[in-house]
Amino acid sequence: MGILNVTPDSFSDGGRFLDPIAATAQARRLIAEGADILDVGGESTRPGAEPVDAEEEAARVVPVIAAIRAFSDIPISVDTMKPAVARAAVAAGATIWNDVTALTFAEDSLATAADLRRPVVLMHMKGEPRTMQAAPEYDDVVSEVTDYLAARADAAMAAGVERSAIWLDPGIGFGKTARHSLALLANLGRIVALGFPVLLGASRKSFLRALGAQSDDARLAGSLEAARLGAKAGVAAVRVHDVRETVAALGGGLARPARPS
Ligand code: HH2
Repeated sequence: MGILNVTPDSFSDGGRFLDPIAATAQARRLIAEGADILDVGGESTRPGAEPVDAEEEAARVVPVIAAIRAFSDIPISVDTMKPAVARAAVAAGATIWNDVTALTFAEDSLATAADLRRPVVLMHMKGEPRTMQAAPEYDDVVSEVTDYLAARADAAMAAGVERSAIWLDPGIGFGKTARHSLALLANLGRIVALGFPVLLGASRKSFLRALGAQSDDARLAGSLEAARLGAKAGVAAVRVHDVRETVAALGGGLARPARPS
């Protein structure tokens, strides 16, 4: 899954693809490099990021999704916590709803996911983006994240989302210290064992810096190692900035049958 942030403030590529023409060119590049899914986001969720309203967020992502759809049938996920943005994105051609709040952000999140009838990624986050990295604490991060994801999958199914449409994501860096993120990376098999496709997003995240990866090269090496760990544990997709390098590191990508339609 190649990342396309149409935002002024994302932590690693903020501001570069705000213009739809630049965003579309980047989409073409990610596809050429081997991406199987594009994840288009219009609101940064980096620690400390300020929220944007639904209108502004939709105005960023909809033209880009429509432009990609005009030349490619690649699956497109929309990275949003807002049901209204998910709806607008799906109308423009998005095929997956990637929700970092696991359908908890709005009262109509669950009902909207059921109504859209598209795959939905349920991600674990402790707290909310503005404050989540203040001092996250867990007794047992792996059990808490796994139990939370199982509960959110149950809630989604109870609301009418098909079991086959549910993806899970441990939310690396979302209300987690480097130690928490590492514990999750080392125990991804526990989440995979829940029986849903798992998405892993570790690319260029700050826990890598906390581990000593200060330079861009070192952060890339750490990102690739995390993708390899994910592949070994059986995740279905990895959300990455560096598609070409990741495809190479995974020896051509992840196993085909695990990919979403
Ligand atoms: N990470 C980010 C954003 N969305 N979605 C899922 N499912 N999993 C993730 O790990 C994840 C995500 C944060 O990374 P990035 O898009 O690079 O930065 P920003 O949040 O600043 O847009």
